[in-house]
Amino acid sequence: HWSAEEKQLIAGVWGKVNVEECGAEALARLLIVYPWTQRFFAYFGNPSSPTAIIGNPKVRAHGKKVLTSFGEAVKNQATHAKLSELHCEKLHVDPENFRLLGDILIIVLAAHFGKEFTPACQATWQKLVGVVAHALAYKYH
Ligand code: ZNH
Repeated sequence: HWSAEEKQLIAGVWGKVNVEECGAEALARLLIVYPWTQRFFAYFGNPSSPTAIIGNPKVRAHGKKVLTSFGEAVKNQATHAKLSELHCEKLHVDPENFRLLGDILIIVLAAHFGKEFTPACQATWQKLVGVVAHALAYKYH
């Protein structure tokens, strides 16, 4: 369901993404912009200032883990099923949060790539984060 052009737009951006930087930034932004998401991560410590969230090594480490897994999930559907089970049955994460994180990731990419992140590129990435969010929500139905 991906055209050659879409594949190119995804690979072109993904190949240049610094997973550690962008993963950390995306998760930190999620926690700051949608503060209720902090309740899933008690081990990050008490809700604190945006600067403290951005600098928190636990936030950075988990952000990297999530974005790395996002990259793998793009290629491997089986990862989705396992992850969906984990988030639904063990973590009880409302799937709406997958959409929020997807939108945040788009914003992070736009900030990092600037003009290079063209409208066509954004459209393809929006489709991609939607597919991943949908797959992660699979076990909820
Ligand atoms: Zn998640 C975990 C992925 C989203 C919450 N995650 C996790 C992990 C992974 C992931 C890989 C690890 C696992 C193991 O270790 O086994 N996620 C992911 C992805 C996504 C996500 C790919 C999208 C894209 N999450 C999410 C959200 C949320 C979450 C949105 C909320 C808000 N996760 C979570 C939690 C956890 C996880 C809570 C657990 C943590 C710890 O460490 O404990």
